Amino acid sequence: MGILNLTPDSFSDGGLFLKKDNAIKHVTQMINDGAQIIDIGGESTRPGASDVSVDEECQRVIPVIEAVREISDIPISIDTSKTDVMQQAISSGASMINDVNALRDDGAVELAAELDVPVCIMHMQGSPRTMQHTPVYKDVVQEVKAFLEERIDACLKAGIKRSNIIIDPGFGFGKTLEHNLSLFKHLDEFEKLDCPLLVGVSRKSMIGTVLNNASADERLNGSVVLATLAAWNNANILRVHDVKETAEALKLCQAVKEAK
Ligand code: 8Y4
Repeated sequence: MGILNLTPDSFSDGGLFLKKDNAIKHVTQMINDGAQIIDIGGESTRPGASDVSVDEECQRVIPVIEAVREISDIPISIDTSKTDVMQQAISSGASMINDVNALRDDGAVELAAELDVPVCIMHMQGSPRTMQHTPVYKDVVQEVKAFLEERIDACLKAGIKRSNIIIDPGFGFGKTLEHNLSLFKHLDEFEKLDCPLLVGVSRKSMIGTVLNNASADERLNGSVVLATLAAWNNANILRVHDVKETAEALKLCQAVKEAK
């Protein structure tokens, strides 16, 4: 899953893809590099980020979803927590919902059931504004697992098909470095939930911190290493900025997995 960030304040690709033209060039590159899904988001989930209105978010993402649809039939995932944005994005050609808030907005589970599209439900402690204010867990793996189990239940009760549910432990969302590393080490625990697993660690601060405070543009090797480890531990979808490098790592990972 290649990331297309349409927020003006993203510190990783800071406003570079604001214009539709640049966005399409970036998407074309990611497709050529081996992306199988494009994740499009217009709502910043950076720690401390301010809220964006439905209209503002739609103005950022809808024209780009339509433009991608004109050049390719690659699955588009809409990265949003807002029910109204999900609705408009799917009508405009997106085919999957990626919600860091795990479909807890009013009407979101019902809408996802009605739309009958794959949904990624992610764990987050707190909200994007407050999540990095001293996150606390007794047992991070068990608590994240319990949260995802509860959200899977809520999805099933609303009529979402089990085969449409993807789970994600939510690296960096209300977690310290120690929490992130523990979750990563125990990725196999999430297999018990019997849903495909999505992992998003690309260029995140957990990599920067381990690598002596490397900046976002110094996190490529670290990102590919963690992507490889995640794939080796049976993650099904990797949300990444660096598609070409990650696709190469995955080819090698797969070749070794398939060896006798
Ligand atoms: C550098 C680059 C530093 C990026 C931080 C970041 C996930 C996600 C995000 C994730 C799923 C991000 C939308 C945060 N992370 N969706 N979204 N899983 N499903 N930060 O881990 O990339 S945005």
